[in-house]
Amino acid sequence: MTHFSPDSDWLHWHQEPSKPNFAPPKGAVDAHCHVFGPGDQFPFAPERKYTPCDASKNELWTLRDFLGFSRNVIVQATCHGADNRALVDALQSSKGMARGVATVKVSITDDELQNLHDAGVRGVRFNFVKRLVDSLPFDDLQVIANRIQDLGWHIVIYFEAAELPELYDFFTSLPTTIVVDHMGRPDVSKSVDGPEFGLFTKLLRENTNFWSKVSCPERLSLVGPSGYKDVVPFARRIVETFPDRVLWGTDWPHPNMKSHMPDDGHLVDIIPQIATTEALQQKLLVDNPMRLYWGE
Ligand code: 0GY
Repeated sequence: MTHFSPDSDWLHWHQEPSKPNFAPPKGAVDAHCHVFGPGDQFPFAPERKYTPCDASKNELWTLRDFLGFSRNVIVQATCHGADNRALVDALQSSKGMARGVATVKVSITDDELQNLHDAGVRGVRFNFVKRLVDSLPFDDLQVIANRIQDLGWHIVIYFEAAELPELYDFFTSLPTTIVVDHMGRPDVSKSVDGPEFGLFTKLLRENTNFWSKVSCPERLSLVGPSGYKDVVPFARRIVETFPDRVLWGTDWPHPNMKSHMPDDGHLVDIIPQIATTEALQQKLLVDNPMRLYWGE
């Protein structure tokens, strides 16, 4: 058994989040969160770019209930590489209340893909954020995209806004539903009406197979946790323009946050600012994730 110590500058997830004032609609889904380890049971990958503290499935279920959510979509974090055992273990003990997004290599067999499907995996994630990967996964993504189509899975992509111009043609050539993490990480010091975010809204407008997570104000904000006010207009624009193709998630346990650790209750309280009507909240938190991950 290997014991892992978190990186010396690793920030532990918030252990006493506040109770949100906003009550999510019945059946709400936290559609972007992770489990880390526990490392003693599910070792972190040798090729990882960071070593986190543990964040177990049971701690995730406790947070889900506390925040007033019903379900989770657990996204494989890069610290576990393509070893999906911690993810699968969480899905299998979720009583059907969690779905997953895995990381796979091209060497994966059809039987292994089917086993992931049976456990509740409905997508694969490819990371184009350069600090998190050794090389950009163009070739692997192309091959896997063709193989997962029959399973009805989608692809989750993570990239930074400055990289979108050079990635645009590749992404739009892909055959499946594509979900973009954290609105493609816009630089929120720029205008919501400017060319950089304009390219992201064009991506969604002209390609109806693209969805966006409107998550992670804590990662994108320059003004910080007093309300993440600089991120709100970006998220609100996406929710109001593409109400049927948006998802929301806590991003618990918030890997690689260096400036501060967000209070998950405060993150929930931002939802009514970005989805300003009950109809939009119902789509964002229930109807959209249930359609994509539970086929309902
Ligand atoms: C996120 C953000 C990050 C990391 C990961 O899988 C990961 O390691 O997702 C990040 O460092 O920006 O989406 O949770």
